[in-house]
Amino acid sequence: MKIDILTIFPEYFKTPFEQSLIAKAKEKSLLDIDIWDIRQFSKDKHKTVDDIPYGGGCGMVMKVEPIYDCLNAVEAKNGKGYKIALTPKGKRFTQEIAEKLSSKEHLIFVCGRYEGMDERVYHFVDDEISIGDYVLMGGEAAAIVIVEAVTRLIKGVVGKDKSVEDETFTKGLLEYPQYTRPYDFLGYKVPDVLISGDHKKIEEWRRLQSLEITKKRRPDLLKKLGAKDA
Ligand code: JAH
Repeated sequence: MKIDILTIFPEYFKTPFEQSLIAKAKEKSLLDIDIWDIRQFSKDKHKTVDDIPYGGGCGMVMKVEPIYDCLNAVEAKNGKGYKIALTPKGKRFTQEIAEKLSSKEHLIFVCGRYEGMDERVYHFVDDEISIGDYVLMGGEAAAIVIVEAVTRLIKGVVGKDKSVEDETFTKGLLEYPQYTRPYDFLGYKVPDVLISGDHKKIEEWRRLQSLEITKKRRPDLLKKLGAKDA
């Protein structure tokens, strides 16, 4: 997968993408990430990327031209991609959206800062996504979240195919409790069923645990699951 990220803070992405699986995916050529500095596409001598809002008000707005010119340079170099702007007004990011995006060949993320981007930027992207109902200082952290959620779904990025399939949210439920050694930690013991060797009983126990924690913490997920079955 090819990923391009447009930002006025290119340094923000240096260390996150040098970590663990993303770095390994790059080494294995499963993933190629380019970071683009929007400021380099500003045409005035001060390399301005923001300006005051029409109609007045406090704060600054990101200009449309440097973003438009940067997008053109990205697609001239790397070809057409699926262009996503990160904004609190976008559609809510979910595992389902991560799965859809993981089937794309080329993703392009546009990260805004300041009070937001000139509305006309949205004419030049394919999608607007929000990772949750809170305001960040810019779209960069949201882009990293999405890159991480999407790239781990690419075949070969995460070691065992199983561990991607068998988990929280893919089945629409929260995950059952997991344990590893020691058997007894400060008196907190591993549930006996897990050392029984009875795989059918273990599977039943896990299913029940998943249902119970979901009912307790995320009843909204159970409602969604019910709606899908109907
Ligand atoms: C904040 C530009 N849903 C996460 C999210 C994404 C983007 C932004 N905030 C939150 C943001 C300021 C300027 C984008």
